[in-house]
Amino acid sequence: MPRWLDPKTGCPPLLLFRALHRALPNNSSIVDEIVADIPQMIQFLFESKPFRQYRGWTGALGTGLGTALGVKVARPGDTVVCVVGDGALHYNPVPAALGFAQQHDAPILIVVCDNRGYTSRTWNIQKYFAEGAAVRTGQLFGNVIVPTPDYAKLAEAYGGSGERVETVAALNPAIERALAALATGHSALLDIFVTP
Ligand SMILES: Cc1ncc(C[n+]2csc(CCOP(=O)(O)OP(=O)(O)O)c2C)c(N)n1
Repeated sequence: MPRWLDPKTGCPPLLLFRALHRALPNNSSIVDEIVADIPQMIQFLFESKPFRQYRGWTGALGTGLGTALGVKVARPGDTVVCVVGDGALHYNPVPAALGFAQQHDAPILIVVCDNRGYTSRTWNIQKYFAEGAAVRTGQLFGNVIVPTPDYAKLAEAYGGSGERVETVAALNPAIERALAALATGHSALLDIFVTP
């Protein structure tokens, strides 16, 4: 099995959110468009620092990046972070958003919670159709994003920096590099493999 397909590859979400909590400055605004990892985000990303929190989606996926850019334009002094699922990312106008950030000097940090699929959908199928063919055969069509795209390249195409993180050890240095990119006016995308 390729590494990226192995659900055990990646960081436990709580460690991602704890690392972000520690690294981000107090004047951070967090826009999220995630699903399965919400409980860990609430508990660990917002542990004690006075971050602003915006929900980036309203039921229909695809609005997280636009919301984050709106926050950045309104609060240019804030470090604006968009925490987005790899599934949700596919619903966003990624080129337009990154192009806007570049053109209008509105750099944001995009943190992709990359569990290589639509995990919350899988949970629903397992819960509501436990006896069904999908669960029986393990063929969860449409719920797995394979092969995993190299999302980091998206940021690079628009003058930003991008990095994939597959291990807990790589987490902190990658976040520091992303924040350094932001400080020089460039957007950054961290494609973080998280365990489901
Ligand atoms: C426009 C739209 N289409 C489909 C859905 C159904 N939907 C809800 S969550 C989800 C999967 C999101 O995947 P991801 O962002 O990776 O989060 P995960 O489930 O892995 O936590 C989908 C497809 C939706 N909410 N909005």
